[in-house]
Amino acid sequence: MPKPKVLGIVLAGGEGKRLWPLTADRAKPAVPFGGNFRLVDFVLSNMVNAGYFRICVLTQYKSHSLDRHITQTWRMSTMAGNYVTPVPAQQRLGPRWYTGSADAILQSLNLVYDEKPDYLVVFGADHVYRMDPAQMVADHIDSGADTTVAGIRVPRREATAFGVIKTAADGRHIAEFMEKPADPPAVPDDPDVAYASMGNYVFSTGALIEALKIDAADEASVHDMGGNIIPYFVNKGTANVYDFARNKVPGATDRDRGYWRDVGTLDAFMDAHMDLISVEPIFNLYNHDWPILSYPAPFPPAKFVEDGTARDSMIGTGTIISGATVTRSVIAEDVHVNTGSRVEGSVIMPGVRIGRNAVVRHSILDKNVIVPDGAKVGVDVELDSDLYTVSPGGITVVGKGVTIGK
Ligand code: ADQ
Repeated sequence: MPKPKVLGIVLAGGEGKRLWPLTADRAKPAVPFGGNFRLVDFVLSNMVNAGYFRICVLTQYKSHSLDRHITQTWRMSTMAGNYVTPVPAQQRLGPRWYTGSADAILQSLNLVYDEKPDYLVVFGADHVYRMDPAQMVADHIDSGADTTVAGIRVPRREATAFGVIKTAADGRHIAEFMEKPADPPAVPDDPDVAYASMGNYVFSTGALIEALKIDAADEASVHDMGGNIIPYFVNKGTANVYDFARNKVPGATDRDRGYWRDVGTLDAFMDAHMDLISVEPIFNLYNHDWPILSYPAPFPPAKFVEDGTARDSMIGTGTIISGATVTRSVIAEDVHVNTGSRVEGSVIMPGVRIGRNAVVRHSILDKNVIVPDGAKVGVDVELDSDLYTVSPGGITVVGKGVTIGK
């Protein structure tokens, strides 16, 4: 059978309010994650590892750093017509921004008309996971559905933040779809588990174009993929689910197979970082058979001097730990931690400077934060800054470029 023609569309226009202040100056998919990645690198790596080399990333909210990251890091060889391109909102259908994720695709249909794909792989940009989308496309083609939604079992109490799926007796056909229900229904075999949509969809191209046009004419619609388009196909009886548990990614360990995290809140963002650093990581960034790709920072290797140590941690290139102690932390590239300082259970982003005898505990420090000598962060000390918050789980978060104490 000839290889199906697939266009990847990444929805990357969301604001990510719950990650503030990390999203004060950038779109959520551009938020740095895991030392030297940005969130969007996970979905793009999944598509590229699957052999999908034509990808449009639809952006809108504060898109500059996302746009720069994609154009610099995801430059494809154009030899075979390959591209990963950021597509800003262009007001092609009149003087308005995108009203929702379905409107983002409707306003970008020119890309689909140019490419003429058989299938559209429409994925969100906000998750940390490995997945081979080609296996989902094969399942979609095999079933003959108009749309296939990736589904995953999650704790029922968390499912209020997701689209929730009820399947028909065959386990494949979606009988009911509820977007963010207040009281999510449980799966038949476990009262504490719900079957959630991962916000990743495969569409037969013609069927999606028709659905988007019908949705555009519906004045009651908010033009949202999960809220309107998927329910449309469910009502039509042509939506199937693809169980993420069936996805087999090369090189996955028993421990990290099936890992998927929505890092939509500061506490989830911190937890997902802690999943990276155990001896046998819950999410393994060292799987070279399905690499998470990004830009290699142009720095020398990390350096430890003057008895500086790091334990149960990941340390980025160009970082210098001088006479300081780092434990259970993810430290990005080009960070300096100086004599007598302690960093514990924290996520430190590129360019941060931590002076002498400082303490940083249970904190997330965004890029270029300056922690002066003797300062304490995350230790019962309030900061006077517009770019500062403490999460419900007690994580102190300091926004980009803040000098502590100023
Ligand atoms: P949410 O993540 O809450 O739920 P949404 O805010 O629409 O839905 O974000 C989905 C994706 O679309 C994100 O990657 C976001 O960046 C992007 N996006 C949002 N608005 C956009 C716009 N105007 N233009 C372009 N891109 C936009 C969704 C589904 C749920 C599912 C969860 C899984 O609606 O059914 O369970 O994802 O996390």
